[in-house]
Amino acid sequence: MPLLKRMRLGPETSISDNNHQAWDVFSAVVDNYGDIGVCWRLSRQLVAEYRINVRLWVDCLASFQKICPEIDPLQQKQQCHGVEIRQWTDPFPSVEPADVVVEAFGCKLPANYVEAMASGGRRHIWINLEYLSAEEWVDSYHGLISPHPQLPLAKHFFFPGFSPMTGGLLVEKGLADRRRNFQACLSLKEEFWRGIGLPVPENEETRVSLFCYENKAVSNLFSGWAKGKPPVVCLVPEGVATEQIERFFGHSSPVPGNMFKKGGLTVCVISFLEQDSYDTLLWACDFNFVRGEDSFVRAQLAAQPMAWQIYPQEEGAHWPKLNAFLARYCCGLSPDAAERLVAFSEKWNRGEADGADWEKLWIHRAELENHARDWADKQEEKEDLATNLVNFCNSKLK
Ligand code: TRH
Repeated sequence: MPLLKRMRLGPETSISDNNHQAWDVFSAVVDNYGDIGVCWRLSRQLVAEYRINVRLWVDCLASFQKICPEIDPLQQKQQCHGVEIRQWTDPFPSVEPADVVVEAFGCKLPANYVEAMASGGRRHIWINLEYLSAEEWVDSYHGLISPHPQLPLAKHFFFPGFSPMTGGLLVEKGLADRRRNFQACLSLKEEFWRGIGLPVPENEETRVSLFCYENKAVSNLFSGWAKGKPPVVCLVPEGVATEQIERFFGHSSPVPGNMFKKGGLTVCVISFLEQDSYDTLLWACDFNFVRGEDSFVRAQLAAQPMAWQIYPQEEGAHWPKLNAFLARYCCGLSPDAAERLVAFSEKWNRGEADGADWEKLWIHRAELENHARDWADKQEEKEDLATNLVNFCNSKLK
């Protein structure tokens, strides 16, 4: 962590303060979809709720297109949902830096852009948007400032998180109402399933979505679900758990639309969905396996039971993060349900969970469902990340 100074967050400001404010959001795709997933969600929210002029710089438009099919990977500059999307090229073009500059997940701003920030004679707020963690140390690092070693600039560290001392979670206005409305309405659910080419769930079936990293436990779960009751329908986005599907069903190169059946288990391979439709999928399933950062948050806001596969880090740095989340999430669950969820989560992340672990967890289905609803309600009551970020930047720009 670079040199940081403690600072106080600023007072609230009204929406009109942000009219015509310009923000640059920088996102490097790295290896997956989480970084662009978060930046895209944040950018859309800044435009829709704060009328901010957002330029989103992305280094890999092809990956972006996976979660937003409207993106044309060949266009250097395009508009989408009110956001100006720019290809982040090297060398980086000479542009006027925005009022607020968001460097997401340590993606390292282009050197000429940083120099332009320092030499333009006007104030820029430079935000380093960090990864989400439920760990307690985040409270004291959120909002700290790190001066640039040579230039008259400083970065502000902005941490998403679960406590009120952090930047919060990305939760758009009206999300909870849309989700509740959907979950209470049979015809909306039927329309959704038909829209993605899947049958409407049968009464006794458990419908599960599976978005994970390489995980040996998938085969064990498939075996357990195939032998067990009630029937499980498992929806797997293309490219996920491919080897296990191939081995378990003896079918090479599964593609969207394929449906495989063994005993009580049906696996449906589905296309990658546009980000909002993926949210709806999480709302519609009985249980969601999610990963990384953004699907993990969206599964919580879907108010359904879930299991998280955390992004594995070197030297096991991810284990305290997983435990910190489970400690927060399990508060309020009965000791037995909490124990089962922790055991299942740990084994799932070690690639060791199996059908028996699933059964022991799913015995608590009703309690897990109530708890997931309470948890989502609590997250939605808090101030959301975009609002906290806008207020923070406005207090600095004054
Ligand atoms: O893709 P991820 O594994 O991303 C990860 C994490 O962010 C991790 O912290 C980071 O270090 C690493 O990337 C580089 O998982 P995540 O975070 O859930 O992001 C997936 C995004 O894809 C999310 O925005 C949801 C979206 N998505 C869709 O839009 N449609 C889909 O069908 C699916 C399965 C996902």
